Amino acid sequence: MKHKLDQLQKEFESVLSRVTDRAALEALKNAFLGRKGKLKLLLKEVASLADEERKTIGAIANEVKEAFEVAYGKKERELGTRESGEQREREWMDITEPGRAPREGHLHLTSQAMEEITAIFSRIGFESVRAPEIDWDYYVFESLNMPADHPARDDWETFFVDLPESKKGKMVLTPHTSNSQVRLMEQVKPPIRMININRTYRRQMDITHIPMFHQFEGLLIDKGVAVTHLKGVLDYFALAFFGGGRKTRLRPHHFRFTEPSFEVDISCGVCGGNESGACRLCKGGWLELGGAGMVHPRVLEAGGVDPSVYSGFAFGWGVERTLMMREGIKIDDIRILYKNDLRFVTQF
Ligand code: FA5
Repeated sequence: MKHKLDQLQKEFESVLSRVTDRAALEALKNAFLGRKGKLKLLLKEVASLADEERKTIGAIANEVKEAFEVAYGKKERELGTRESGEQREREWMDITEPGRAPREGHLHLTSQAMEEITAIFSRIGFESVRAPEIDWDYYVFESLNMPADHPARDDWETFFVDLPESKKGKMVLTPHTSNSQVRLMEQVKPPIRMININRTYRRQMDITHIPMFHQFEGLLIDKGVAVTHLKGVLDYFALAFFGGGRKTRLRPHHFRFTEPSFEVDISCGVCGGNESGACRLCKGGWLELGGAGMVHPRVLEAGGVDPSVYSGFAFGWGVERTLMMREGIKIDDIRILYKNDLRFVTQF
C-alpha cells in the first residue's frame, strides 16, 4: 500500500509539473482529489486494512493528501499570478506618458485674412460693424445714388431673393458691402470710422471671380475729410498687409456713390508687376484691389448727414483678391479657395 501511495505521489507530481493552465489544473484535481479520484479510491483501500497497518498507512495517506493539496494550492497561485501578469501586460498603460494631441483644424485662409484686416483697421480706430448679408434694394442700390433701372446696377449682377417687396424694394443677396454705409449713418452720428466685412454675391465665375466672396468696406465721416486722408489710410493698409516692396496706385474711376471715385491697384505678387501681359493672373502687372472714393453728398443726405458740414471717404475691397495679391501666396485661380481640397487648405 505504501508503494502504491508513493507511485500515486510520483504520478501526481509528474502530471502537476505539466499543468500550464486552469483547465489542466481542474482536470488534475478531479483525477486525484475528486470524489472518484485516485487518492479517494486508495484511501478506501486503507480503510479495509488491519488496525495496526491502517494507523501507519493512514497517517502516510493523510500526509500524501495534504502534500497534494499544498502542491495544488501552490500551482493555483502560480497560474493566478501569471494570468494577472499577462493581463497587466495586455492592459498596461503608462499614465505618465504625454498625451497625443488630437489633430486640430484651423481657420480657413479667408477667415484668417478677415481677422487680420479687422485688426489692422482697428489699430487706426476703425470699429467693426456688421450690416445684413441679405438686404433691401434701398440700402444696396437706391440710397447709394443708384435709382431703379440705372445701368450701374447691371455691374453687380445681383441675385434677387424671392420674397414680397417692401417700401425699401426687393430683397437681394448683397453684391457689395456698401449697404453698410447708409445703414450705419442712420444709426450713428458722425464722426464715423467703421469697417464692415461680410459675404457678398454676384452671378460671376472665372479665375478671378466667384459667386460668393467677401468684401471689406471702410467708411470714415468727419469734418474736413479729404482725398489725402483716404490715400493715407489705403497706403497704411497696403504696408501693414502686404509689407514693403509692393506698389499701389489710384486710377480714376466711376462709382455712383463716391465723387471723385478711384480704383485702387497693387502690383501683382505672382509676376512681380510684369506689364508684358504674360501673367495668367493679372495680365499686365497690376491687380485691382477694389474701389474707393469720397462719399457722394447724396449718400450723406440719404443717411441724414449734412454734406455742408461733413465729408467722408469709403472703400470696398474683395477679401479673396486682397489675399491672392499677397507675397508668397501665389494663388493663380481664386476658385481653389473654396474647393475644399485639404492639400491646399492645410498649407496655411
Ligand atoms: C464695389 O463693390 C464697390 N462697392 C466698392 C466701393 C466701396 C467703391 C466704397 C467706392 C466706395 P467693385 O464692383 O469694383 O466695387 O468690387 C470691389 C472688389 O470686390 C473688386 O475689386 C474685387 O476685389 C472684389 N470682387 C468683385 N466681384 C468679385 C467676384 N465675383 N469674386 C471675387 N471678388 C470680387
